[in-house]
Amino acid sequence: KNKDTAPQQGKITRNPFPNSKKIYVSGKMHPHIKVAMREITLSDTKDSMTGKLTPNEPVTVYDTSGPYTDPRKKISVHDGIERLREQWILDRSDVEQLDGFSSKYCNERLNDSSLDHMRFSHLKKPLRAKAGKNVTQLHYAKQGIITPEMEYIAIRENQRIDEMTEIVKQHKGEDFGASIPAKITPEFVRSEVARGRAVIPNNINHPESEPMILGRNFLVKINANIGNSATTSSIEEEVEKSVWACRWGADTIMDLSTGQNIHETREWIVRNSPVPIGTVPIYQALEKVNGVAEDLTWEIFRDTLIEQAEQGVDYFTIHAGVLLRYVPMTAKRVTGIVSRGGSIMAKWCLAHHKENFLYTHFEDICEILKQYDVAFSLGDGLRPGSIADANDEAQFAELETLGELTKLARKHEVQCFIEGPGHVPMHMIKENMDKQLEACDEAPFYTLGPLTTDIAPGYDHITSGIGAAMIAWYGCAVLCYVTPKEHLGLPNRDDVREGVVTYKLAAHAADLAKGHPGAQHRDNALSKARFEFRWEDQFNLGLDPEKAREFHDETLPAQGAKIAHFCSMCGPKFCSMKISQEVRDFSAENKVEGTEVFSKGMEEKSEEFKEKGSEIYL
Ligand code: IRN
Ligand code: FE2
Repeated sequence: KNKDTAPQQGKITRNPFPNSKKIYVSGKMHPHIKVAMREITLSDTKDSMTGKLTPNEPVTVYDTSGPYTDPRKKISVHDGIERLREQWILDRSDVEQLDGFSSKYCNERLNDSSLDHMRFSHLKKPLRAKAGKNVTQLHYAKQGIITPEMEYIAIRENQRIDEMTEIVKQHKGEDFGASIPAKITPEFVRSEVARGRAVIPNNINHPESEPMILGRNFLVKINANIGNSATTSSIEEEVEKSVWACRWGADTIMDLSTGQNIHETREWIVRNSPVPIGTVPIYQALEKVNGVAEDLTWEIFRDTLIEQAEQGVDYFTIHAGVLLRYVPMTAKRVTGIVSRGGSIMAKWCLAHHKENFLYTHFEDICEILKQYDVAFSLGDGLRPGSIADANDEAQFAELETLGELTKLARKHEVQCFIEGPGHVPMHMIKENMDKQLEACDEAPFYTLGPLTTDIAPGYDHITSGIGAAMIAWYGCAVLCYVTPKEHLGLPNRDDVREGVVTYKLAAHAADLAKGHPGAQHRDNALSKARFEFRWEDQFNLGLDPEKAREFHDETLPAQGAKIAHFCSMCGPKFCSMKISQEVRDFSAENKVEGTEVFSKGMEEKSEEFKEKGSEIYL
């Protein structure tokens, strides 16, 4: 069994991917920035007739795994990872360091010595915008400023495509009105952010994060949700969950932890996360009122927002579109309100017979978020939870309100994206994308799947992966993953990996369909390796090299099989790729062209098979 990525108990997974090395590309406008990528080294192509070897260029891929896959980096989870963006933030001179934490709850916990063992070793004092300053990337973009974050993103999105000498056979793609340039420039990043069509989730208190962008003119991104264990045993164990998800390709992580030690768990995750972290603050606010939704108040919520903003959370799901008058629209639904945050707010609205305080205090929330550059992820509290409820009145009424709130967020120059469904059959998916673009003036869309059928519990990463690929093609910017355990239980390590890889392939399928310039080279390289029976290269270029190798070795474990010109699927005699190569060689030898090649070639091959039917090419 391959041990490349096998989980180690109580340890952070740090093994690099096979035949891969971490490379760092420097900025031009901001020479100090070093954009991390993964370079996969390939073996040579051997000419089937002459035996001549031709080298294959290494393939560079987008890398979300952070410093963990770079063996040269020393990491201690108790210190947190490198604070990559700290100096960039300070250099803008718009922030001040606070003397301590502003949140009442936070200070109470800090003074509780029984929690000392859970505390992070270096609790850094938080940063906040100086009075009257707005520190959002949107604000800078509107001033015409290209921040280091923006240049980092431009380099990262291109994946060195412009430096590749190999001519890439690339399909044009159909992008449904998006307009992805042939090369992503820092200025393009700035303009998309300024337009509100893209978001850079990057809290000034999360300098550990590697800049990335959400928007439909960029690579489609995926989010993985993680939660805390019922019994938190160690910092390593909690941190490993996010490290594990990023390793397989999660572009962002949402920490949906609940229970006693949310604050400390989140601290560990944020300090050790190279990707943006999102939360649903109403979950923690609810913990503070012992789970009684009616007892929630704006003051408790506000304190929670500040607590999390000072910790470094990069985006908040805020269910401000669940209006009192929309709640009755869900009464006749098959599955009612399935959003956790949505149901909490619906309950509060009904209990008090008052408008949602997230809605009435929306501009107060904007005032907080702009001081830290926390982005809004406007929650879809009324998303459909079944095929029967898809695209109904409640869902689209809420979407209109989210559009209204998008305008308010933009007025405050707070970055904003929009959450979407849920459960939607294939023929009703496009309407979701079209309506969202219209209602929310092209703010990025972030959907949960959608699941395209309800009949496959145990396989909902697939029912939703189908919907995710479709909506991403239509223009959805971020896909929230669904694991095989959806609707059934808490995902374990394997489920997280399965969910992340499934969403990564859905996102990539959409990048290809949209004609993103950085997408197809990896497919081409993998296909070439496959055709040439470079097995190791085929595994290593894949999203999950370890699984590919395991599957191959299940039937042909011998080392020699890694150079064999067949696999156990078709066996030695019926491999189409092998025959195809032989047909090419035959036509080269016999100088025949066109359809003749195939008839002649196949005839000869058929004779050859009959003669040496039992030959094995090991
Ligand atoms: C994404 C799109 N729509 C919902 N989501 C995610 O669902 C959201 O970002 C969060 O991670 C998760 C739970 O949200 P609810 O159930 O509180 O709405
Ligand atoms: Fe569901």
